[in-house]
Amino acid sequence: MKCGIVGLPNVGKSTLFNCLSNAKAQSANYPFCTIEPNIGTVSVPDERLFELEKLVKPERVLPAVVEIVDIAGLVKGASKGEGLGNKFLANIRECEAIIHVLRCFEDGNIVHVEGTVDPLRDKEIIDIELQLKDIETLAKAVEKAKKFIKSGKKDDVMTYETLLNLQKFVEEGQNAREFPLDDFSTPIISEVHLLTNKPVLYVCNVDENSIKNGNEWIGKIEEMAKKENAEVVVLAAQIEADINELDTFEEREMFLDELGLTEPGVNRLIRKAYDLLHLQTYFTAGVKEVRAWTIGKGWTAPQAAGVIHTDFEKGFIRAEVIKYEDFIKFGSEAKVKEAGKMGVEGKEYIVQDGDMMNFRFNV
Ligand SMILES: Nc1nc2c(ncn2[C@@H]2O[C@H](COP(=O)(O)OP(=O)(O)O)[C@@H](O)[C@H]2O)c(=O)[nH]1
Ligand SMILES: [Mg+2]
Repeated sequence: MKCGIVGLPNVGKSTLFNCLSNAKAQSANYPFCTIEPNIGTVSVPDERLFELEKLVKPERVLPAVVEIVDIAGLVKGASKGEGLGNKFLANIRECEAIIHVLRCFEDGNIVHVEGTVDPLRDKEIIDIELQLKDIETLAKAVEKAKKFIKSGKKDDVMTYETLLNLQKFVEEGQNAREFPLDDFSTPIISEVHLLTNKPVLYVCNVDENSIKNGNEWIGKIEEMAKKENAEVVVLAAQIEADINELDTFEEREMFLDELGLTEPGVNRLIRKAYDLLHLQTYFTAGVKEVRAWTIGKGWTAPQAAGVIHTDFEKGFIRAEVIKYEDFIKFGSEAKVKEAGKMGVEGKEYIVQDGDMMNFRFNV
């Protein structure tokens, strides 16, 4: 599950990526490891892990992680191969969600490829490049679907018509993610793997002053995002990067405090990205390790067990489930059991965020 950071050049993508990579500076529990220069896994900040750690006192704590990719070099003409455009568009295709960084800061020393700061225009430029690529993809899909309509089968005709309507929709300058869906069209559209069908999160990269006092662009971007049903995170990547450079936790806290922040903006961003990917967490807790496991929303207990080991899924018998709140309230597994609050669940159980799971299985 990967999230790609996109945006025009010089909007702060790499600065943001480096902030994420420096999350390790904030806590040893939140390590970052660089897989390739532009890919990293970042831990998902989760207060609940600290609470569990206090009660269980395990040897180690392992948080959930998401993979983040810094996708450089999207410029006007990318869909036509401009500026290595094809390579970068291919990178986006491999991501399940998009973090779209918008430059909302003025700085005469940092060149803006379009000459002026205007994040709404910038957003359009990126959207258009992605849409142009999708139109290409759709043209091929439509062509292919057309061959099947000769069969006269209702489903084949409907598939063709759906793709054609979608193509028209994107050609009108809209993103595929906004196309009205029904039970029939949903799987067809997800199969074409369109760039503009991926969920998106907008980041307003602002300067220090705007963190405290707002900025003319933020409201406009929020309005735009609302229409798209997308989320917005406001942060100051450069300052967060500077704060990361400070040596002690106390100094970093002090500077965040001065900005009126209780935590770095990137923490909020990571949690939202996790949500955007439709991910959630369940916990396992033992003296050896307290661990957050990542699963999709709506997954069943056996599917969730399979994340630990495929044998757990194949040989699944049942799951013992403790609600996180109950564990905190009663303080230990034994006490939760005594209070009759431990659930025993079967194969159909849909795992909830924060469930503490113990799987029974045989192989
Ligand atoms: N003033 C200011 N400069 C920033 C901010 N974010 C990034 N920069 C600077 O803008 C330049 C381009 O940033 P970079 O992260 O490399 O942009 P990218 O091309 O989108 O990856 C660098 O010199 C950064 O230091 C910001 O919030 N305020
Ligand atoms: Mg960069």
